[in-house]
Amino acid sequence: MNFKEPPEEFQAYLQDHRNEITKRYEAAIKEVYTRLEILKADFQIQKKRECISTIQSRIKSNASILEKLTRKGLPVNISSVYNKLNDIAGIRVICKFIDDIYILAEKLNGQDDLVVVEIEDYIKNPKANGYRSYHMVVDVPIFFANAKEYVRVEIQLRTVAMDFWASLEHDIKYKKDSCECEEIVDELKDCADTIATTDQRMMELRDKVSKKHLLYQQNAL
Ligand code: 0O2
Repeated sequence: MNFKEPPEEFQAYLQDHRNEITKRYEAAIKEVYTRLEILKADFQIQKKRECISTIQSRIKSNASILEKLTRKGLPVNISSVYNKLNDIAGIRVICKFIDDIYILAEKLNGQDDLVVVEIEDYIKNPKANGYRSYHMVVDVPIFFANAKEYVRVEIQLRTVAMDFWASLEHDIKYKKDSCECEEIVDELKDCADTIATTDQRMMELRDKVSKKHLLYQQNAL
């Protein structure tokens, strides 16, 4: 099939393959989720605090898959879905502090059976609209009944504050009339920058508190 054929046919094609798609990407999400839970538990023991606030996941809907394949001019077939789209399986990791994101990313990067395909650091290089997050695309090995296959997952790591901005910006973006207005775009960018400064300050505050706590403990001895 190619993308010039009528969308109804494409929808039917993807619907026919939905169980297969879901099975494949659910397995990959479970695998990455478990790795993140293990890292979270280890971090808790070592640093005596939580690095991950929440983990969310989703498998892209058929409608979104179709929209993306069409937008990218890709043929609508299972090979395109598996090999050309990076975000059929998406995991969002909401961290407490900015440095937690980099620690987790480094730990994932160090897992030798996990193939890092792409990294987009929108924290060091925010998007023009102010969007910040750390994106990793990884191929994770999955042992299915008949074969071992690498399945692609997009991992988005961001702080609670970055997530707050991104989810509200996402909602506002869908109210298209307001979003086209330059003033709104500027205000959203301004909010993103304020949030980034606050994220930085919260991290400094955390370090200040733990230094004071350490000093207190030493003096108490
Ligand atoms: P959803 O519903 O979250 O899955 P492309 O995906 O082809 O557009 P690319 O380079 O793969 O391009 O994607 P990019 O821009 O690196 O990251 C895509 C995902 O990051 C988006 O997925 C969003 O989740 C998030 N994202 C990127 N930019 C923004 C932004 O400006 N605002 C918000 N709120 N989120 C953003 P989807 O598929 O758009 O949506």
